Amino acid sequence: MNNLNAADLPRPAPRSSNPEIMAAEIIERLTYRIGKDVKVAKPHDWLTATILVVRDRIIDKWMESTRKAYANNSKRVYYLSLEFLIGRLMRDAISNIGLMHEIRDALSSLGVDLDVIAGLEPDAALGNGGLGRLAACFMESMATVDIPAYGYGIRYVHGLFRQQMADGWQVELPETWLAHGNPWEFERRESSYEIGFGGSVETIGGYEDPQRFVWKPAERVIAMAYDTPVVGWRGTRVNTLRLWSAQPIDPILLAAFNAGDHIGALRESNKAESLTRVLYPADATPAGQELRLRQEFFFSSASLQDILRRHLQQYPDFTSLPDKVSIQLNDTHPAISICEMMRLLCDVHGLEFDDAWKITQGTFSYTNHTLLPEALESWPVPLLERLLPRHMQIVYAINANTLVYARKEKKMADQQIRSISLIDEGGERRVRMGNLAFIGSHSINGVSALHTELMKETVFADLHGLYPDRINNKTNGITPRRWLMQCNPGLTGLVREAIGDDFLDDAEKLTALDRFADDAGFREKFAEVKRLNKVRLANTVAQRMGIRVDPSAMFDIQIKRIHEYKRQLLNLVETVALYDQIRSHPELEWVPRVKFFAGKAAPSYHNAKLIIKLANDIARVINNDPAVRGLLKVVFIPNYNVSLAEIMVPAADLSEQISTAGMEASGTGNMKFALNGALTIGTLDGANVEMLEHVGADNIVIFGMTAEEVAKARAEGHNPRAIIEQSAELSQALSSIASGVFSPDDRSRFAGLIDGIYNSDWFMVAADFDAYADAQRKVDAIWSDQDSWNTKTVRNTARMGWFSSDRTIRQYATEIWRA
Ligand code: OAK
Repeated sequence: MNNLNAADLPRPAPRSSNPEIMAAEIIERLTYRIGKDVKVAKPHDWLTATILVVRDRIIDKWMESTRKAYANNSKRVYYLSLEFLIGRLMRDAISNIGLMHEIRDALSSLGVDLDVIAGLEPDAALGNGGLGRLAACFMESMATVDIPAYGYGIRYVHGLFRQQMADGWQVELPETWLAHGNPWEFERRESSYEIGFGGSVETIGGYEDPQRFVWKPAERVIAMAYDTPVVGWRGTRVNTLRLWSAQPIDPILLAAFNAGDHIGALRESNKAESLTRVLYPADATPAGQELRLRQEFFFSSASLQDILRRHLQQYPDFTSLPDKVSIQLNDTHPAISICEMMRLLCDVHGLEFDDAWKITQGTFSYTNHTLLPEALESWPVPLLERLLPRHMQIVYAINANTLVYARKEKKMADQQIRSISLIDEGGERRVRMGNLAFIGSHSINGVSALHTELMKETVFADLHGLYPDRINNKTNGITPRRWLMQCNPGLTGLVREAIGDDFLDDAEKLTALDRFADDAGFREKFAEVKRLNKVRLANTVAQRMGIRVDPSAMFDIQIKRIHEYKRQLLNLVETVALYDQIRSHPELEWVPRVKFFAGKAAPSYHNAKLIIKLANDIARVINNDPAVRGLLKVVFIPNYNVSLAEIMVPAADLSEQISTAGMEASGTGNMKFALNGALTIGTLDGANVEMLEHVGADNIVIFGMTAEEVAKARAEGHNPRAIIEQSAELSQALSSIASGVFSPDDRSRFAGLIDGIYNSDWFMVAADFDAYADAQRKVDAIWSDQDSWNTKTVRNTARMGWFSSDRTIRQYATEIWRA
């Protein structure tokens, strides 16, 4: 087969973009691929047939992209991530290859509505939140800016759980995105690798021969690849998202089966497959389970074997690896890759330790996504020793070299040595994956300017002292294709009318819109687009929840994972205070508001689940109180996911970005809202700080303590009780929640939550309350002058182009990957 000359072979006809021809192809797929007659085809069959036709239009470009990278000896970038929160793909793909109208016409000639079948596509939630969604935006941007890149991750059979509400409590149900098959993916049986666990390490040689180590794993599973094409804007480049699935080496133990042990015969097979069955539902919360470590090693090892194999196909050895390969670690979840690379280079390919180390460090770079101590991964030494004995030896070897260097060359003292060590010796001995990722990489980046500075001052202070050139910043971004063009066609159309199409290829060209902020006619059209998006959200809420909301009210939205540091609780306490004010002062002119919340809580995170219940309890009371006269409504929309965000983001008037300063590494929802013309109320945290710089102080409402003030208050101890006593509004709101006004069926339900504010107030809810409430009244005042409001929101859209993930990726490419 391989000696065939491609030029001599018959070539398939180029795929047409003519709607009539595409309609015929859709019928063809329906008939011959799905085996359904048009008359009996279900909406899902139409969806699959359409995706197959779209997919064909991507494949030529896909192969061309792969060939080009090979022919040009281009550097390849590998993005290793335990999470890819991709959402639906069809609309993204159709829009990026520029066939939206044509496919719509093709389908409508068959009596099928594109929007209806697009709504049936499962929302691929192979991630929890920010880190996973960032990986998805990056994949699209890497294709867009023409970087040969592969995403590597896990093909979870069940993605993030479905969230249902039972009497206001979160209930988790399994998610089944693969139930109807997945027409986007290609199974690659030939790309399979063996992954080992456990066992022992044999030492060979020693005395005179150089010492070699051979790991003899006790267990083995197969990692099999599934590839999904990722198409960039205008279809110029198509990259690959390669997800690994675990398979047993022997699908069934026939001897056991024949002996009558039918369950035992499948035990191994079940065990292997369970490795990639479910996504860990933890987001910046601890998830330290053996299965998690197995997942991390499984996908790291498969990815590295694949990367090294591809390199050797093209180059004679590994000396060129750092020039030809960049591996970006998305947080520490794939950090064990560093040891696996060392093992493969030394034990399998025979390199010397020091040479392998230079190659490894030159190849890896690491992105940190959180400073929360409870989210910094570490593994008990005995667990690592048992599961990955050879990797544990490598950890010790790396550690010895590093500590000798720190002590001898850098004269570091005991305290610093303890903090840079790969082994945490305080209590149960644990391997610190953050330190491993840092020491094994040539670049360590934070995800916003503030976060990067805090990394240098806190978690990595001593490692930064040891290697002062490594830490750098790459402020996050979002893809404007999904988060403007697709989710907000109304606004995209309006902007095109005003400033032309340049911004479609370069989001920073949106600045041309700035002068339209002063144009009353344009502002009116801008507001009308927003109104229509609000009507769409109102309809969604009516349909899903049977709740009616008025689109002329201010839509105030907080959507993200539920976490104490993100302070949904601050928003809820202020909501209760506002409710009290509206009832006490019916004579005042209150701005009508709908407060929307959505988000999932980690199933084991007690307080986060209580906060969801509180939101629902408050909603029930306020929405049914006639004294409120509809001026305030509270809506918690269940099952937040990428698709719901695509409806909510364009419909927001006010975006809540109110985390305790110093705790949100960046945030990316903040960027999505502002780009779509919402005003932000936010703290000086994460990327909010840079958003303030870009949109200008007149166009964002900033309040509350700075990160420095928070650190000081924590170090010196602040007195929340005194703060609460001084604020009548706050103490009333807190005592009504604590005493059971919103939970008459269980009056002490929220007592513990509120006690936390009185006794410690770690997240500065009390400390920031007055500033937040004042900021909200300032928001009301701006809203009351709609001209002023609309001027600000237009300026937000005009000035947010810099937050495109294309910009972020270009910075990674020039400053870290040199690709
Ligand atoms: C999840 C698990 C472990 C560590 C971090 C995360 C995570 O999702 N972090 C989030 O990453 C986003 C992308 O960089 C940031 O925008 C969020 O602020 C951060 O919380």
